[in-house]
Amino acid sequence: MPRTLVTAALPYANGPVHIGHLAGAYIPSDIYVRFLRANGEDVKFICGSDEHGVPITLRARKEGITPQEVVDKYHTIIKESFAAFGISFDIYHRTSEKIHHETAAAFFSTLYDKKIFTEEESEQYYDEEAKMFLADRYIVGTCPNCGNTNAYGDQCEKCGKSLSPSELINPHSQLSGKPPVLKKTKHWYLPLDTMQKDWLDTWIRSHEGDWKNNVFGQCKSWLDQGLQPRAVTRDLDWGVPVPLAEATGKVLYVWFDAPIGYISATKALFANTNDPKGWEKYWKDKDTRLLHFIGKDNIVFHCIIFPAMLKAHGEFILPENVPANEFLNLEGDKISTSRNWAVWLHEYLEEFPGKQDVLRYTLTATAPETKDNDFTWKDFQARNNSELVAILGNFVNRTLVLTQKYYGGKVPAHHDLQDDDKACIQAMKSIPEKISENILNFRFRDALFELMNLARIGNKYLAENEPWKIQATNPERVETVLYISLEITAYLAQLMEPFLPFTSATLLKMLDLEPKKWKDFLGKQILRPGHQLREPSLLFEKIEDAVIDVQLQKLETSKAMNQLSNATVTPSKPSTSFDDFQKMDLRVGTIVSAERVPKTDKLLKLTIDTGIDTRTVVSGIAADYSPENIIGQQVTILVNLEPRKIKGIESQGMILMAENAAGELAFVAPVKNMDNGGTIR
Ligand code: B3M
Ligand code: ZN
Repeated sequence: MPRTLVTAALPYANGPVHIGHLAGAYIPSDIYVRFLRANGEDVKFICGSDEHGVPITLRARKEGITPQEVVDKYHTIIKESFAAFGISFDIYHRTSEKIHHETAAAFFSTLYDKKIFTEEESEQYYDEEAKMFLADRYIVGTCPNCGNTNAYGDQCEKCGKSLSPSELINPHSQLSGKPPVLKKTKHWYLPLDTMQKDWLDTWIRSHEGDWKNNVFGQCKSWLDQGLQPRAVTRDLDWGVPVPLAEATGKVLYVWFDAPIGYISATKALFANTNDPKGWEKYWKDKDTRLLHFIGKDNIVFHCIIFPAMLKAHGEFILPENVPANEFLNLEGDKISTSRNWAVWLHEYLEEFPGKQDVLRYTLTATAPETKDNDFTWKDFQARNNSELVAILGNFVNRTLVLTQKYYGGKVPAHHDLQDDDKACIQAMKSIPEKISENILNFRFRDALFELMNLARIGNKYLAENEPWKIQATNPERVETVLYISLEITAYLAQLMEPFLPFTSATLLKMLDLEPKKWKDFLGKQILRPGHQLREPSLLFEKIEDAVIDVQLQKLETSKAMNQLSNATVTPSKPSTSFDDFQKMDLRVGTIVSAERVPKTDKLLKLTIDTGIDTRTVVSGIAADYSPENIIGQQVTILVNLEPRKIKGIESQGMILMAENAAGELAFVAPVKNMDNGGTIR
């Protein structure tokens, strides 16, 4: 029997999960796994919280609690959200567990003993006051691209540019506020460059056409650029300690330990059974298919780095496929935790109790399978009202209500079948095959569409035969029509389980049926004449505009709060004349040298190439910029300002600075490099 191990990305336990998570990795993987189970396959579904990494330590600092408290809090919230949405993991583990620390450390040791790693000393930023090396996220400064004074050492969240700490202007530590210094440190590297040449390139490229285009495309672009060695250790105190005597104070890089979390979770699943080694066949037997469900930001780690680790280790299989989704946006805007632009699962559960399947349905129908997609509340409402209620719910309800009314809920027997009955049965029987084919190829939207087609077939059949009109004149015909409609209903109840598990359970109960393996009912009759059904109730209810408006209002509030926190402008000055404005000679210049003005905190003495000449300007920017970081910076300079003496230095002009409410300064410069001397008007 085919054996499959399905993993879903381990979410960081530094915040609750939202619809983007659900749509990206967890719903598709859950549908896939439920489908395999329904087909009697041997499958295990693995997930857990990713509890290491800098985002967690930063969150702890922000909330004034320990990293362990952060992960305890969010692990619980996340785990409960997943369970409430019916995400049917066999285990939801956590990387702070002992078994994970042991597994990850042993994995590192194996690679170390096999001399896989290269060792390198490099200079890293260090906070002398906090006595700590600084992860990129701990360093903030001004973005060289957009001037955002709160850019991180790895990325500017304002303009989205990827950065390295050395690119930041005026970098300072988030811990002490002091500029970081460079200090030597040793780390262990996975030599992806040699691995690419040896086998990785060939292995990945062999998956062209078989991995999704969005996934293969990203991998190819990494390969085409040429892979670089990757450090797998970090100078941090939160994480799995590096198991080497010479590595005190160092931990495994979170992206080294987290995917090993899949292995330790599988171990944990079997740990307290009578088959504690049962996990091994899922990771070591080459007949096992390993599948990683993730979002697109995790592609490189699952398609390149983790396989490289697994192969280097030597005992493990490699993933067969990595069906990554693109991103889900919300109302046309990127989902963002910091801007509270999200639909949080724990909030949805409170506001839409019992409606998990409506969200599962909408997120599957609009899944970002091939490109980024948008979730809107209006679409959510429309999917519910015009698809779940009007198509699926309506068909099932009409069928069950008529059966109650005419036969007291007993399944009737059918009589001779007409051509249209046969055509309807034929159409019904073609659906499971289409659903399977789509699911196995990770096309969950299409699979769901086929499921709904079965309800559409049923509705059309009822509308064409109108049993409610002919019951008085032709009760025999009605028995046949309702028999077939009930059979479609039973098919729907069984087939919908991977997508809509809660609705499936409700409907099976109304039909007084057990969930069945697909092979046990496909091509067969599910309902026997005379079988007694239970009282029906509505599967879905209409969602009114008012309910949707509340959600839209919530988002409006988020938007307003963000604008408020960004808006810190001072009132405008009285108006001035155009002529007065024209008197100012503003030019593009470039700072060619800079030094501190002795015995001052704020002042820098700048030499500026104005295109017209080279001149000295004294500027009060030393709190925001250190001299060595601003050489080459373009500025706007007022060249016809009367010279004045500042601390004994003649300042020949003034450079323009933008200032925010916090008093932080940023250069005002043309957005592209301009020749010095260019005018500003
Ligand atoms: N925690 C990143 C993320 O949540 C990371 C995934 C780990 S999967 C091994 O997007
Ligand atoms: Zn920026």
